[in-house]
Amino acid sequence: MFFKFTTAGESHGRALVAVVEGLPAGLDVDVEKINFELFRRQQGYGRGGRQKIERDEVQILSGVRHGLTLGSPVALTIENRDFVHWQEVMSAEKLEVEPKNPRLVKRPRPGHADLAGGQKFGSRDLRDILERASARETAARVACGAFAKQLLSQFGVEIKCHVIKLGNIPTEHIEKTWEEIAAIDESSPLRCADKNTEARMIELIDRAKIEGDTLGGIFEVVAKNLPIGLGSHTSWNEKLDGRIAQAFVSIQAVKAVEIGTGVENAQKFGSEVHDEITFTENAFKRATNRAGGLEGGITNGEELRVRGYLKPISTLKKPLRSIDIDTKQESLAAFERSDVTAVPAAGVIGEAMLAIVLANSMREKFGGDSLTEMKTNFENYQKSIQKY
Ligand code: EPS
Repeated sequence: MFFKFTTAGESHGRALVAVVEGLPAGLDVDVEKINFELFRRQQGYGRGGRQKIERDEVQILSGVRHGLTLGSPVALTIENRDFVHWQEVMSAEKLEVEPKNPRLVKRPRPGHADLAGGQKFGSRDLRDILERASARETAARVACGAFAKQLLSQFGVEIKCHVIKLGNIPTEHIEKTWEEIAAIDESSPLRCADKNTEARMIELIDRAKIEGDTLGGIFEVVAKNLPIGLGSHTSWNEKLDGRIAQAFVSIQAVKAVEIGTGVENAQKFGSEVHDEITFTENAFKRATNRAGGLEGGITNGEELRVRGYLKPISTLKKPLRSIDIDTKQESLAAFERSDVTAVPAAGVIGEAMLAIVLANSMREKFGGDSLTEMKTNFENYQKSIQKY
């Protein structure tokens, strides 16, 4: 890996922590932009009470000096404000006395990591599993992704997302151009480019909330101005689509990934699917972009389009049947507090994960210890592409 990150931290623990490796020296770091990404991830109609407690802000502990990266690992932390309510339950130190309310979790939620994780790790309190399985961890990913985005922006690469489906609304996927996606207001409740559809999605969320239910959906992430030639057809693990798929499906609740209009394409004739090649303005282009900017696992210069499909959140206010892990008696699954849906937030996380995968490919291809060296390599390569 040429750009990598590791996160640590439990949902109600003291803080989230991350280490980012692979940034070149001399990159301007804008902390406000990182915090803005964290803010974006916290938005979205259908979020629960927790987001009223948290106000995510990054603290950079190492790897940056006077606003510039040093080329060394960047360590960062994001405080969990909710920790004040969980100090005993989540204490790292041994407790002298059992807390009055130990908040043990014994009734695993169907669809959650609770039971499989509990069995695997031998935990008798499923909180040991759920605290780390929680999507709270994605705040740290978004902070790491914000570094990746700042690196990519030095090469003109931009990334945006939008929600194309919430539950079963609308029946057809929403297809929007880069400009339409870029025009979505940051204060938009669901980051949906179609306002009428968004209003129907909101009604559906309200209905799910009343019924104690949850919803999934689909988001799309688009990256623009990518150089041709990231990723490679030569080996399975170098194919960029494969790397993107892994990164996307690793996002909590994402169960499927689609590149371009891949799912629809599978049901059509080849003649209806493949993007014809043109040569205009002295460059090879594609007449359409159903492939989503990737052919043979290599970027082809068109917009990179990736969709993430989320299952409905598995913490239901009106819980499903489960079994108590101690008594083995049937009981309803545990519920404390949850979101009804988090599809808009998942889009922001998708942007971060795509930025990380792309930053890795850029570092792999253009190398360099400093940003200046990386840019020189990039410019030379771009010249060779122009001559092709
Ligand atoms: C989550 C459950 C909820 C979400 C949480 C993810 O937290 P809590 O149990 O504290 O109400 O709000 O997401 C976040 C905290 C976040 O910042 O995204 C879960 O179980 O995955």
